Amino acid sequence: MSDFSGKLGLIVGVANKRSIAWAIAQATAQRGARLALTYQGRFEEHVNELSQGLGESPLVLPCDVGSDDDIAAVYSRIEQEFGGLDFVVHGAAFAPREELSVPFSQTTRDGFRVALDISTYSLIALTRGALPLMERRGGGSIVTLTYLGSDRVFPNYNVMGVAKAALESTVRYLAADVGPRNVRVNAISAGPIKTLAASGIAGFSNILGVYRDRAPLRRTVEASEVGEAAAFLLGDAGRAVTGEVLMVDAGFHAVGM
Ligand code: NAD
Ligand code: IMJ
Repeated sequence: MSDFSGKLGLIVGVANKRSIAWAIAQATAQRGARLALTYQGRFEEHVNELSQGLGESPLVLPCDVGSDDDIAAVYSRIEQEFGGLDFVVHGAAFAPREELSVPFSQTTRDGFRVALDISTYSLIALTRGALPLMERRGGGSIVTLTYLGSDRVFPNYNVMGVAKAALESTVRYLAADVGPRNVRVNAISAGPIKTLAASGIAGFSNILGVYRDRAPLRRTVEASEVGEAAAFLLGDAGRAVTGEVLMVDAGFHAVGM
């Protein structure tokens, strides 16, 4: 597995110890990466506490990915403190809760706008901001997180499915745009994991059960397994991979029934 010593990374989307972004932070920090972590306002205490547990203590900064000013401030601090950047992890997603329980045809204009802004557009904004810092390092690697609900209908995933479809397309358009600068852009499509983003979702335990019954590996996936797959895409081992959606779902996507 790739060595990350001397590598500089930005991780967006840690809320608590169950966050997939936290598993990626651990996987890359354990391999020697120096990290900046950003948190959404209400998670400041949690993320500060967690960050003490990483080997080298990371730069911890607030960032609402819906704010261009916040994103600019993050990159300006990273430029001051790190002087460059090798990788970015985008692990932020949000739709107003109501949108994840109503019939899909009830999706509101505002719910659609918010879901696509926070969950999809933010990858474009974060990639643009990272480019000058990555160019100084001779290239870089960006990974976002998606779900099979982009392609297939899952109960209640609703407008998030539409946002993830747009996110996966965004990965391909960004990969084509920034590839000539040796910057790679990929997504990991993770199987369902009981994180904060899954809490309070009606029928989530049932979905986990369906994966255990039907996935080729007859189990669900752990956040740490997504962390290791991300380390592959972020590190030198993945240097020829871009524009890809890597399925890390115990094979669930492959079966018809
Ligand atoms: P999580 O709740 O731990 O992470 C979601 C993160 O999004 C949180 O840290 C939250 O603060 C952040 N976020 C939301 N709105 C934001 C904003 N305006 N600005 C900045 N940050 C914001 O849950 P998770 O499951 O680790 O989710 C991480 C990613 O993984 C998401 O993109 C999610 O769609 C994806 N994913 C999750 C699963 C799953 O089953 N848990 C499966 C596949 C993909
Ligand atoms: C979320 C809702 C419905 C079905 C779901 C999920 N399935 C899975 C998830 C089957 C796996 C988790 N997931 C992949 C997500 O991307 C979740 C995103 C999300 C979750 C919330 C909950 C709290 C809230 N808004 C949210 N916005 C996005 O208020």
